[in-house]
Amino acid sequence: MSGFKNKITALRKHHEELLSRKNEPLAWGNGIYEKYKNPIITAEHTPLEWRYDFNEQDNPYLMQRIMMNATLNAGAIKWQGKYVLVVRVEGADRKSFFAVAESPNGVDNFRFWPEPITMPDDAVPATNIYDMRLTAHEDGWIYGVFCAERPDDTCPGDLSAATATAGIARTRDLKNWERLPDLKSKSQQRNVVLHPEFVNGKYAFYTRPQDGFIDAGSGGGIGWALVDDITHAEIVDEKIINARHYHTIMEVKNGEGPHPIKTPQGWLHLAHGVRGCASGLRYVLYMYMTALDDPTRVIAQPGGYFLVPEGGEYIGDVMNVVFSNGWIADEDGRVFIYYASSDTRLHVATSTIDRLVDYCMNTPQDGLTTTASVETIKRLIEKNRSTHKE
Ligand code: M1P
Repeated sequence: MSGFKNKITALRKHHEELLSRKNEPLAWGNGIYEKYKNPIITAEHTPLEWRYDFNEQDNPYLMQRIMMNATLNAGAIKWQGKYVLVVRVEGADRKSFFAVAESPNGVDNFRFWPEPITMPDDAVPATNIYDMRLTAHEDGWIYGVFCAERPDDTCPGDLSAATATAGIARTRDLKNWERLPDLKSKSQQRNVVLHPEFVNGKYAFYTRPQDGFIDAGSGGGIGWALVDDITHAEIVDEKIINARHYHTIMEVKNGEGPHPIKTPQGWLHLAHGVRGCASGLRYVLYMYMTALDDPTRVIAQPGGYFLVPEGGEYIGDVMNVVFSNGWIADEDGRVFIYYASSDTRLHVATSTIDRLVDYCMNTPQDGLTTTASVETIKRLIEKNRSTHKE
């Protein structure tokens, strides 16, 4: 065999070892969920055919012709018995695109489908698209709602000025996508999520109104809007259902994660909260629950964060970030929470509906002051004193 062929064989073996690596839960978590030893999808998991030209004449050094930078913020769905992610893949050129990866068990052996998704453009093409939320809606379609980023024409000469809009597409097979017009809204929008059921006969969106591309500003928090026609979706009335607060994990921004999971006790929500600190913005995940008969009425709001970057998760392109826009609730009650760390790679954490509901219902709320937090801790100490003997 030629040296070139040997190199390809070694490369494929190395890649296969990565793809088939088993994952294990880490011991000694917080009892709410288990994190896992390995990230589930990294840039190195992308197919070799996307990166290498395997023609010896054209690529005698077997170089990567197209490099991949990151795999992050994935929408998730259980589909045809597989755990399927629509991954945000970011190339070395900083352009994000969507690609499907599937696993037989939800925690390892994720493999990309051979080609990235070809997402049709809206009437005004976007520069970049990312962070798809998948919703298998009761109307029978699978929807993907994502951020469409375009240059901000109101700031000529400013090459980093951009606008964020919610792009909407739908599919029946995750391969062929029908692009619908972008969501019309007075403000910029990112982190828009389609609720899986009709509400009062209308499509319902979780929104995140924002003053600028980065700045949530007067946006207030996670919003809610009903839409008559998803093929011409427009926000007419929008109300804030999960507001930001001073000196909390979401004082700067928040945003809905994946669509909420329906449980007998209420809708379980996963979201991200952002605060500022000397090293920049810190993104963490938090949870809340809303009423079954009114998905806008908060019935439980555990204080503080649910999941944060730890260890190597702190390090990456955008440090101190965890972000989630995908989770899967299995038929047996297990929940697979897919999150990205530092905008670089994807991980899974596993829990169950029962544990997550227990977490939401029984974690004390944020009392919003030090005094209130200390009183909450003292109440727990006193309860342990009076009810627990080792
Ligand atoms: O860099 C962290 C995250 O920043 C944005 O989230 P938000 O709109 O809440 O600020 C998104 O661009 C997201 O993709 C990214 O992970």
